[in-house]
Amino acid sequence: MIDRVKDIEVDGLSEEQVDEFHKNGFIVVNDVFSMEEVEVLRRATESEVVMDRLNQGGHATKAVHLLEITTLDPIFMDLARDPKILNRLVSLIGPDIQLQHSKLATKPPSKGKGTFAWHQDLAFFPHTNSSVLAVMVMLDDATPENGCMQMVRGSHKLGYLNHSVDGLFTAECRESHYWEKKSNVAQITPKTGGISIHHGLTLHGSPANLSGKPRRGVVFEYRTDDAYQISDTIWKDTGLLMCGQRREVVRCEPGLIRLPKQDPKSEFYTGHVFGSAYNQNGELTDQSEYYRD
Ligand SMILES: O=C(O)CCC(=O)C(=O)O
Repeated sequence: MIDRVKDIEVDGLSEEQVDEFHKNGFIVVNDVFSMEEVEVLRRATESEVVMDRLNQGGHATKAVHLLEITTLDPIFMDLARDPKILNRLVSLIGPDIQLQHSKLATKPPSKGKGTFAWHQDLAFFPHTNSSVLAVMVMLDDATPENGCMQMVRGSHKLGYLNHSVDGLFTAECRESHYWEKKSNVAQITPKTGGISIHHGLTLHGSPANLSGKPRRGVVFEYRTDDAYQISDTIWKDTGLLMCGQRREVVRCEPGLIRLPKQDPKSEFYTGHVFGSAYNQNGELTDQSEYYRD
């Protein structure tokens, strides 16, 4: 059992914050990390290994999500396990928490670039239950000008929304009426060192960066130990226990989940039509005509 959460005295969320999260599907908490802590993290994002990977991704002109960031520098693993994050999550999803994925999310300094389409995180990697949360730790202030995330209030209660066209997953939600109603949409603007926490079914996206300066955030997706991934990729850090215990049980919420079926012709195709987690199919079945027609 890993009881990091009790190691250091750090408060969880207040009752009001928990209520706000359950009502809206997101919450912003400022002043979680000090400027000194942020400076250390910023330096880590500028290391040779990280910069090489960002350059490969073309971060100067487009949004790059550098996955498995915890494996590139231990400081990011320490951040994922930081009680200042975990204690707050325990208030929302209980004590047994795994990491689902980690990434550095950068927006380019080129004006007008870096749009991130509206989506629900869980549409990419469905789980047997929706106790899945994302935390973004801001290394720069998030503002409407630099393309902060926008979220549809209460959308975590809508279930899984459609992200497919002609049966193929498109990596963006197709139900624009939800965000076209502007009064439903909140701008998520944590300051540097602050965090946002959003539910895995909260509908969100982010517009282009108009500030001419980079916008950096470290994102961790967490899940309860009993949420079992049904589809998409298993990353190197997927399933690491962050705090609490492995209970060896799976909890299922009722309902149907559409599997995000990848187009084998897409540049993002990873070799399995339904991703490596779902991969109930052997290699030959994945290559069969059924999935190729
Ligand atoms: O970087 C952003 O602004 C968007 C990030 C996001 O939507 C995500 O990680 O799911």
